[in-house]
Amino acid sequence: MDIIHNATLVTLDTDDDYGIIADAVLVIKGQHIEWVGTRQDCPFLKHDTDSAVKTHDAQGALITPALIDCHTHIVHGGDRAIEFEMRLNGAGYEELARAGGGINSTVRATRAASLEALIDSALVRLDHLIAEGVSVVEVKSGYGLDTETECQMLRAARALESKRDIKIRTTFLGAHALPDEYRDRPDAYIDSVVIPALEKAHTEGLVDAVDGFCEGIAFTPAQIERVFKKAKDLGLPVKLHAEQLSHLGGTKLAATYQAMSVDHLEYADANDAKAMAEAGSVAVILPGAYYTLRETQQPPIEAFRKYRVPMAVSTDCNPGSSPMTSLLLAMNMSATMFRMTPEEILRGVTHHAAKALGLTDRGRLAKGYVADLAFWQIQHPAELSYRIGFNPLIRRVVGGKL
Ligand code: DI6
Ligand code: FE
Repeated sequence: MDIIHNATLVTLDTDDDYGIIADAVLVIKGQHIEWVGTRQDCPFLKHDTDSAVKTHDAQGALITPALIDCHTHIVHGGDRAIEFEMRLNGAGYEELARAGGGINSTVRATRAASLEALIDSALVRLDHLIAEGVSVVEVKSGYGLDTETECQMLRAARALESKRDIKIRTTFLGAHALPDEYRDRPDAYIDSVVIPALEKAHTEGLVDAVDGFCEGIAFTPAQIERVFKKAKDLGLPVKLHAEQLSHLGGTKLAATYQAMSVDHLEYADANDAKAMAEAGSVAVILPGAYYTLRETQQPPIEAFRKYRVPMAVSTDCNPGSSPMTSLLLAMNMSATMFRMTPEEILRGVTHHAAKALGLTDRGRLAKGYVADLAFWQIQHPAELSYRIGFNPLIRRVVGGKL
């Protein structure tokens, strides 16, 4: 048993406040939190002469649940810095995509990379997230767009767990873009690649969830629905990139399939929010893509509040629309650009991010939850969203390992 004392805890253990406990003690047994409360109420501290009990002085740190990045494309080959420059010289994101650049240029680089190269380049990005107290990262496929490379990306994602103290959740995103070899034949691509690749990846145990990109430059709701039907047959939960650049109705479709999350959502409306609330879907807010694409249409935060749709915040780390490896920066952007409150945002990178991944035992400091903790050198949790480009992490604890 481990006893952490001399800390301020931000437990997030109810839905409507930070749950701050000053002069607090947190007790860990194995991988889980055993007890949380004030020093005064702690029944364990008196046993601290027992050699099976170790006490740790947090030296006044503020402790939150470790952060969770619930939407990333962290495994991929190459980068798109040149396209970034082209966009600044006037080219549009969708225009580049239609001209064979965009996602397809990353597909070429990803197909050309070895498994080791995919792992090594992802580790560089992952280490930035880890340095900010992240303990769980979702990783999507979607830059292979053929069966072998989609599986390879997911193998690389799984391998990250053996290289670092991190929990990885994998998401199959075969319906991310149309590869060059299927130009103008999206239905054939869904039938001949996406569905067989999903079956193979699932058979190999590589898939925790299924995602798609429902957009003018990607797939229609009808095409996405065929992928969702397959996911349902395989017993896999779904999520969707929807209403990012236009309103195509992907959110409603995702809600029909009880999606764990619907992500981006800039062009979603109040009816979409209502459908998500009824389906229990999390709204994943991705300020890095909004910022990078100089979007001006804001996600309907007020409607999400009104219908009590849980909101998560994530980096969307990807080489095109969000080359971002800082969840703390995504937190700051969500506050300043979308007027989310620091409390909503902290819940959005902990408890609601866990929910977006179907994890019910993370993102809160409460008995029975996995002891994934972040220690910060700050006085108040609002500081995590307030500062720009500043990382106050002192220590990260994953699975109770101190
Ligand atoms: N939406 C995004 O923002 C990323 N994927 C997606 O479906 C962009 C991916 C890229 O541009 O490489
Ligand atoms: Fe994405």
